[in-house]
Amino acid sequence: VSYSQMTYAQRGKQHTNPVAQELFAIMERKRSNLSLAADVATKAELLALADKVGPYICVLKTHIDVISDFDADLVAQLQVLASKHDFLLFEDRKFADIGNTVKLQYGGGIYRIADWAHITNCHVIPGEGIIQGLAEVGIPKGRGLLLLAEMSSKGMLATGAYTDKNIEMAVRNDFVIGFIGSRRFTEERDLITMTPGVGLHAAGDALGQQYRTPEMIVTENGSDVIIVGRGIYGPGKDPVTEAQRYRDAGWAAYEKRLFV
Ligand code: 5IU
Repeated sequence: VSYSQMTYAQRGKQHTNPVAQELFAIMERKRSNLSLAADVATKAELLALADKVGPYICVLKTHIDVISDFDADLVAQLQVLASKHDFLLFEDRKFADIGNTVKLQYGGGIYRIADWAHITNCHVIPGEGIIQGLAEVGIPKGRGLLLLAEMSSKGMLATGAYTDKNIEMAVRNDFVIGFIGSRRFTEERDLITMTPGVGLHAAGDALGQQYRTPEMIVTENGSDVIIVGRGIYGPGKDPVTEAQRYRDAGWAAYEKRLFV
């Protein structure tokens, strides 16, 4: 039986990676496969949004380097919110350098991403050493990595043989828990797909973003987590109302996939 036909609860029980186990358990408890992409510019905005939308999401996705007044207290407060509302933290860092450099970027610097982000991601453009470098820092801390097998933007270059290489590397590296991409990529082991570029209404933005619906992504393509940003907090939107709407749409799309 395909992983796409199994419940998140079943998949969590048989998974070997601690972050994947926890993610599936949260998804089942909260009946949510929604991740909020919180691209806001200040600490206060990020914390307020995470506190409001927290009850409806399984993962909070951050770009920590866009926060103009970042400090260590922001991370402490995000961790408090993550336990209060039961979600994981995913720093969408998109590492892309050689193994030795990404070790420094992941574990150190101002952001110390490995100390708080349960999940981060990388491009495999430098070769497999990037995964090994990140794993040296992340495995001892019980973290998980997603590979950027595809992107959502118009004209993106992660296709064909490049996407296939991502899949091969993911299968043979235990630190990798899945992909950013638009579909289920392999049945060789239970690798989770998270998909950005999800919207119920808009077709895209002026800078190349393209949106597809939860039904296309989860029911038809077999992806596991929908990542939604401006559809939830964009101009004129009420984040709580929209988060509930996307959580319900994502969960309905998942149930439809299970009970076909
Ligand atoms: N994001 C994408 N597409 C990708 C990858 C990441 O949109 O292929 I990899 C990020 C960018 C932003 C969020 O943080 O996901 C999508 O936000 P909107 O839903 O506001 O477009």
